[in-house]
Amino acid sequence: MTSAVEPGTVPGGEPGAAPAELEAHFEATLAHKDRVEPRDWMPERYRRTLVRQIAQHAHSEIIGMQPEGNWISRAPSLRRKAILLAKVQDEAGHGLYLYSATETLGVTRTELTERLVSGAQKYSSIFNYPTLSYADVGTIGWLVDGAAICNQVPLCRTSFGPYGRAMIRICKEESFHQRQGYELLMTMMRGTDEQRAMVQESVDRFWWPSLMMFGPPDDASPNTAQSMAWGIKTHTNDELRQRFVDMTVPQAEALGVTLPDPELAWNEERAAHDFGEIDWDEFWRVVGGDGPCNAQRVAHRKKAWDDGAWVREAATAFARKQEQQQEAA
Ligand code: BYC
Repeated sequence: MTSAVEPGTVPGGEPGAAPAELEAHFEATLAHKDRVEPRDWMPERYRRTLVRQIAQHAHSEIIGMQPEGNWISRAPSLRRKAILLAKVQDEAGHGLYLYSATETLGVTRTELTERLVSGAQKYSSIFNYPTLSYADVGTIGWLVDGAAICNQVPLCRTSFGPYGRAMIRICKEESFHQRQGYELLMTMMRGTDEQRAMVQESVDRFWWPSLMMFGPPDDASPNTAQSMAWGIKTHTNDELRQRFVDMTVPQAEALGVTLPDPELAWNEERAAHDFGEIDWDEFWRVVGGDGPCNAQRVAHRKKAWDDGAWVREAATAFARKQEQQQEAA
């Protein structure tokens, strides 16, 4: 990467700046680990990669409200209901910060939602699994939010400014979510044999799909190399998956649950845990739309989007009317 031009010396959008100069400025920004901002010139492929990743991330937050939302009306106490409501509401907020970040790249939330409901854009594979018991609320907090934190903390230093800044707030809230999940499971583990069995059964179902959240193995990941060169990703999928396994094993021991992998063992030489082979056929099937809940998740989102059309129309008409009134005054 060239660093011939100091960051800031060629303002990105400066009219008349030569393409080579703009590109050099972009490369220098990355080399100095400075942020690329929406006003800056950026290669079209960089912009498109960001739109793809941030939109998928936003969709995951919004679709991710469904599996947990399923338990709001059946939470076992008022306290648990209030916690779950607040958590699901946080996910909506995360989706909105992320859609706002993509808007700075010239794509509207409407366009992105239409791409989601038409199946043209993805969301995280994890949300295509059902939540069959109340223990799943705890397991999602512990494992799914735990995996999300491993993946997202490095994204706070991603090269695109609005994405990195959104991630800082999201990560703070995700750590809180992870703790509430762990606390819920800890409470159940201190309960009856039936409750302990419920937690174990839930962990058995969510362990492998949680490992899949980090994406395909590095040698089958078409985007990692370029995204790392651009500073969008700062770690590979396998590095982050390993970090998650190493972080989670002692937590499982403290909780008193078994992780469903007979090959899971500490490797002294690598100073890391070895673990069994992930079922990549299942991963690609789920990513390709054929998971247990894909059709249900997208249909539900589409219905909410269609049902909300009148609200969007009313809000737009109201904003237009206010503008006209201001102009007239
Ligand atoms: N699920 O080249 P790769 C949350 C796709 S929300 C589905 O490695 P990349 C939470 C990938 O998109 C969690 N698809 O891709 C919310 C690509 O397909 P396209 C969401 C996946 O982008 C509510 C293809 O496979 N977090 O935490 O370099 C409640 C090849 O992959 C998945 C984020 O989105 C998957 N698991 O790396 C609780 C984090 N994995 O687009 C919790 C931000 C891969 O070429 N995203 N694919 O057609 C990232 O960090 C990266 O996009 C990924 C994938 C690591 C996920």
